[in-house]
Amino acid sequence: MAITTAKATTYHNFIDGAWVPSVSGDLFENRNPANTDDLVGVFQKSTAVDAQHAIEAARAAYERWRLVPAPRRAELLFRAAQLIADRKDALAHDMTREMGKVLAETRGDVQEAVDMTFFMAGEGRRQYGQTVPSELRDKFAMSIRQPLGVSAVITPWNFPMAIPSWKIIPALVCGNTVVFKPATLTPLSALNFVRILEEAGVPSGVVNLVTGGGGEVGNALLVSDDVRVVSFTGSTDVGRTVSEKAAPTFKKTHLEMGGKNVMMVMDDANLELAVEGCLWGGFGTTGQRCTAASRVVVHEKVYQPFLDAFVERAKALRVGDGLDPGTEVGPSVSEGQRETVMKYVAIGLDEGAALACGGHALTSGAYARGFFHEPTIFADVAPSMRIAQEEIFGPVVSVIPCRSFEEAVAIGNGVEYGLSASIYTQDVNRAFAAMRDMYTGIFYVNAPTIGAEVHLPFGGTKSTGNGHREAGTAALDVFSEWKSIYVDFSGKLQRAQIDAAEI
Ligand code: UN1
Repeated sequence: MAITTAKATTYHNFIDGAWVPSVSGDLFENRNPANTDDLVGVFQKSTAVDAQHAIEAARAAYERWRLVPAPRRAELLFRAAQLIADRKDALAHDMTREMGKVLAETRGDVQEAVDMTFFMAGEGRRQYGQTVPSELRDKFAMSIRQPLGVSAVITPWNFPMAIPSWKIIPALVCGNTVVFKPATLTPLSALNFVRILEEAGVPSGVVNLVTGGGGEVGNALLVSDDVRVVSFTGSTDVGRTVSEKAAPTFKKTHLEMGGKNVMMVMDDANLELAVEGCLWGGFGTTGQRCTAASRVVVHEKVYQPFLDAFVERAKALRVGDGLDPGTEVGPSVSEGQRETVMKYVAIGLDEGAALACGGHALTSGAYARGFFHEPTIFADVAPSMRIAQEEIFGPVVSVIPCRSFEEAVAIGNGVEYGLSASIYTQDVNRAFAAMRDMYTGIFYVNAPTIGAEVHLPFGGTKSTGNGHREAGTAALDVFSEWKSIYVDFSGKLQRAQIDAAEI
């Protein structure tokens, strides 16, 4: 497509405290997925050279930033949190325009960034280590958290400000510097976030923003020796590449990837509550959450009434432009994402699942210029079908019948992912058993699989994550490493690990 920059603002990279164009001279467009006539902005299509400049700036700034006392670093972050809160409406508006999810959700996204920033800034006065007794007299033993150095932050488009905040704020409070590569579909929210950090007084070089593709910019960050930690959220396929590319330089690698989350509706569930939960869990954010409830396993005794009510509610969902306050479900983020949805609808039909509602792209009238798709429910899905196994990242929910609690747990665990799961039941024993037995990083009782709060660890098992967690104080473990310190004040050589030490 020819680039028309006439009316749109051209945005720059942020490197070493200056807003600069890419050395490539190339640009890319950011268009509104609800209406592609609306050009949101034009951004730098950066190269490995731009990434290298950002790494160098971050490396130089690290030598100063790591020595700024953590409570002082935190002061800047508290200021940033307040600025984000003050501008919530405008930030949410920009986000809906570039990403499509409804305003209530983009406001929630911005609020998550506020919450995370306030929460993490508080860690400027904690970042607790340990003090322990020494084996020897006249000696102290303790451990402290140390920053790692330059952090690469590579983020997805579905939570354009929340997820960057989950990574950048803990990186900064721990004393690291950052090179930030946001998804090419949502560069404006990333830029808005960085502008606020700049305004809050974060010094030059401490946070750098480089927009552009993963092949160029992302790759340069991953192979650089100077980058010591990378935090990535995105698809499992890309996560595998990130992991492989980061391995030769022994970076710490935090990966947060796909999901195929399950809601288990038992025969004693409050069905009305379960239907509401599945609706919000399945179709919220147009199903484009890694925590989305894309599988619903329902006990056979309540299967039909549940399905009927769920389908009725899904059919009534108002699909449209997220900027319209009446809209409940926005568009897919891109044509490619909608094509994936359509591909999986075809796969589901092919596999013999029963299409209970939806199943079509919405392409006429007010929908003509966007990437809209009907909320879609497949019923009578077998657990082994691809629509019940693979992440779709769109408004498609698979409903799977089961005969018992045990079967529900087995089906729930029977996927390659392990992010979030939930059970609807009135039986406290089942709730606790499921809480223990679901092999996921997050678990809900009588609530949908979405809605994690910033002060608890977030992440998953198996192909969802690689053992680290972000959010909560768990994020400190990604962005710091331990140093053990021994202080001998005896004035003589006390020999450790010698048997029969003097008592
Ligand atoms: C994601 O889907 O990528 O728990 C993150 C939730 C949100 C974050 C989701 N707080 O659904």
